[in-house]
Amino acid sequence: MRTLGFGALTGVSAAVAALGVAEPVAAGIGRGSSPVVAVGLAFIDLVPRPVKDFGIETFGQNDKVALLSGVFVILAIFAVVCGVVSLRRRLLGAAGVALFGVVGVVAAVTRPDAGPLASLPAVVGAAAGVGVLLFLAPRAAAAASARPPIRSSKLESPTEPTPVGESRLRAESATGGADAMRTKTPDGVRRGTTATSRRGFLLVSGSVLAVSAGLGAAGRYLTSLRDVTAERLNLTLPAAADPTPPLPTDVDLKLPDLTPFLTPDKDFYRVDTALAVPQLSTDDYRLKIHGRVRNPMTITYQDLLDRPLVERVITLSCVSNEVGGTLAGTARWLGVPLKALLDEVQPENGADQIVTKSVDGWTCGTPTSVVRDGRDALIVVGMNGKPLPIERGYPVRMLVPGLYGYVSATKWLVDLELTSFADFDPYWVKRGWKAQAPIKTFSRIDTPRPLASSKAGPIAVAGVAWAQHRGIERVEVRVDGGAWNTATLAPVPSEDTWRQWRWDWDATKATPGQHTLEVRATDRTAATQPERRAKPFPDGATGWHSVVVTVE
Ligand SMILES: Nc1nc2c(c(=O)[nH]1)N[C@H]1C(S)=C(S)[C@@H](COP(=O)(O)O)O[C@H]1N2
Ligand SMILES: [Mo]
Repeated sequence: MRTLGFGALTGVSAAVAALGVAEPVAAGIGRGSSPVVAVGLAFIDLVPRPVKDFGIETFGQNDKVALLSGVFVILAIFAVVCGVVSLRRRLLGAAGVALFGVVGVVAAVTRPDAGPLASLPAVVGAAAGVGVLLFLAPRAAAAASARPPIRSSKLESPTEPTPVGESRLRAESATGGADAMRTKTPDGVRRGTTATSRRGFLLVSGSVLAVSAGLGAAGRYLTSLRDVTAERLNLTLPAAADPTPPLPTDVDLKLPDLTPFLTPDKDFYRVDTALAVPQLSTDDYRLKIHGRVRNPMTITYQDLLDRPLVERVITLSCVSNEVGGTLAGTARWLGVPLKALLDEVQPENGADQIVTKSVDGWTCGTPTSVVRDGRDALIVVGMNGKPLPIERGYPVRMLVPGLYGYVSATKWLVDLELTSFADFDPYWVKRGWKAQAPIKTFSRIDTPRPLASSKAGPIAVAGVAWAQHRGIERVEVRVDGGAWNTATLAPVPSEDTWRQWRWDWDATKATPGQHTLEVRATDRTAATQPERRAKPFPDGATGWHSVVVTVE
């Protein structure tokens, strides 16, 4: 049991030293080369889709916290094992720590945005970890094997830790001979009594832990200095040359529980593979537009702001949204029309896919024809009157009304390449999702809430529906599989946003008990949402949303 405790402390000290030392090195190199983050990111990329879906479903917006906690728990268990092993087989324990360093190196150098020095934090960290382990292991072994003092006299001075009399003899014979206190063992470490060797060990490992934690904190602090929060707050965007017309009155039907037309920033869903939000400064920002084009170009952030900006209200939604789900939001987006940029670079015929890349290496493929068909495809710099929030892609992202986010909405955008669908599969397409993914028509009941109960009488049924860029033509509601009733639609600024709807159910004569409400929408191409339920994979969920309510 004692062996376990000292071994565990040895291993954990080595691991904390490795991580702590790696952080300042990572801060110096930048680009989020922290091994913990790199391992977490590699994990996100490697886990099979069902596990990833489970993570997102179970932990929701906390999926990243859960992931990092998982990395730490695995690391801690591994560290304890290495430490315990090292008490008997020192080199084996050290090899374990080194192996962990190898995992960190592999994760760091295989990041798509890895710089030439990406492996350095993990290498330096692992070296520190191995050093600490080799230093602590013999001391831990000595502390673990030392005998507890057996007090033979109640009068013994508390400052005299050496056992006396008969018990001293026992202690000596147990540690291999006379005068063990002053004799070096083959380890080169003095084997003493419990009190001295334990105290010494705890002191050394405690110092290692404290220094490592300090280094780690300093490293994280240095990393945070790269943070672009202040830069963003000091930025003022030019006014739109082509602003959004004022929203129609009554876009918001203003019913309790009904999703507001414009999504408050804090309620906007967030989906991305970034563990640490990329900190991309406007100072050195470049957007490279290249590939199969006649006139490749590279533009700065200021170049973008110098162009005529348009502002549009657009609803963005995620392919992972389930029937009844809330992975969608509506905002005012300010940006440069992408079509104008493409007209300048002149894509070649056959360059049917635009591959965009974010600074952290995530890739996205968008049909060239969709971007050029006249819709408001934007290179976005602002959201709701302010510079893009950092987690929404500051300073520049893309947005194409009518396409799911994974095929259109690249955040932290730095590279735009004209290629073909035949030649390149982007991030999610490599993982089985469809290369082409127009948004499917969707409708949702927001009120009444599932399993709500109401008094018999008039009950307002309301929600949102969307079919971006096709537009919502009709929403219908039915009760208990009866006849469909046409809902009233709120006005919308364009076909690129969701639309609120309302239907007043006269439940005055409804039988007390449970009733099922169902909704379906029809888009402006006259296509009605199919009833058949399908999961989001591989190109978006289908099926009618239903809610069960009780009439009292
Ligand atoms: N760089 C980057 N951009 C990205 C993603 C990502 O993982 N990385 N995810 C996409 C997906 S799947 C969606 S649905 C939208 C979500 O945008 P939001 O987080 O601003 O709501 O961003 C898209 N842009
Ligand atoms: Mo998404």
